[in-house]
Amino acid sequence: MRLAKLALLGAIAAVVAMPAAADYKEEYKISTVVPAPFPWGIAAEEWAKLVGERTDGRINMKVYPGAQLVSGDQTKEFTAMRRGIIDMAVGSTINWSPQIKELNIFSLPFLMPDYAAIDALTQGPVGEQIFEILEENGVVPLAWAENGFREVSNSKHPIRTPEDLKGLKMRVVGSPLFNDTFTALGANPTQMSWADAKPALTTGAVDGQENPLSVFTVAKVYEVGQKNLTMWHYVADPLIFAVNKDVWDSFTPEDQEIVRQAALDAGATGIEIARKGLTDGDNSAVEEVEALGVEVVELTPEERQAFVDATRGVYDEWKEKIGADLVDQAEKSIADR
Ligand code: X2X
Repeated sequence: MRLAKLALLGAIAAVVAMPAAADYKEEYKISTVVPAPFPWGIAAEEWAKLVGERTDGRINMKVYPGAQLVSGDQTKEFTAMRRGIIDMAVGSTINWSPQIKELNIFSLPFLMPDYAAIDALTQGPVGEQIFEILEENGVVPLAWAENGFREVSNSKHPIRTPEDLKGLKMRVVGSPLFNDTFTALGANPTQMSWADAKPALTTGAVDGQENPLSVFTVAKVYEVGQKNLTMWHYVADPLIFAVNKDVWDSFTPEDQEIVRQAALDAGATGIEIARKGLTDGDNSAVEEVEALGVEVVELTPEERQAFVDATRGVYDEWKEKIGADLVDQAEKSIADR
């Protein structure tokens, strides 16, 4: 009796000693657009796994892909996370750019010529400022990962010049910047979520799309008539790991550190996977696509320049909208990379 009472008191003391952990939710929902085995989905799964291991299961995170927590409407993900409808996200800068105009910087046509340029932004002063802006908007950003350089595909013919895009119906997503870019190139852009993209390509409601090679391959976009792919690297979308502010504040400082470090580690893994077969002289991701019967066009510097020239007006206009100072900083970071 006495012993049982002592044991009970001991148990109560143990619970009282970790009040914050006792407040934790049974599950924290992470939103993504695509699941594993896309690099994006793998990065989110890795984050959840590392946090589970490093907190001995105190923090249980689960990935909800397909933007299902916002009924597939990926451009509402940021708002839902800010409001606490979703706890966390690994989200594309494109999908959050309708709410956070500065995120359009990564969608400025032909700003970033290579991977070192992406890193110069995310790992430099531009990335820091963007994280501050996100924080002011009610979410806590923790780390970067990568969807990738977005290459353009279509079902009609190879694209080598801006003229080749004339009249093509193109699926795009994000802010109106994408409409402006494709309109400047003479194409016919239509905003559509990822959930609707493949059906639209299948029926021919649209002729083409733009996405990183990993998305093109894993989603088997080549199976729905997309036999022409141009490696123009016109924009790239990094991914951001972020947590709703109230959820973040509910974690103990120790657990916050674990969640942050796990995001950094998962982000590094995600970037490595996203760049596989596309960097360091390894062209295997492109060869893989060619082996699937896709005609891949690599642009010469002169051919690329024609696209740069055709979209320069859009760049200048959006530079002002995004904030000329931030874009100046981005241009400087890239020049110094
Ligand atoms: O919808 C897309 O194109 C995708 C999957 O790349 C994004 O979520 C930005």
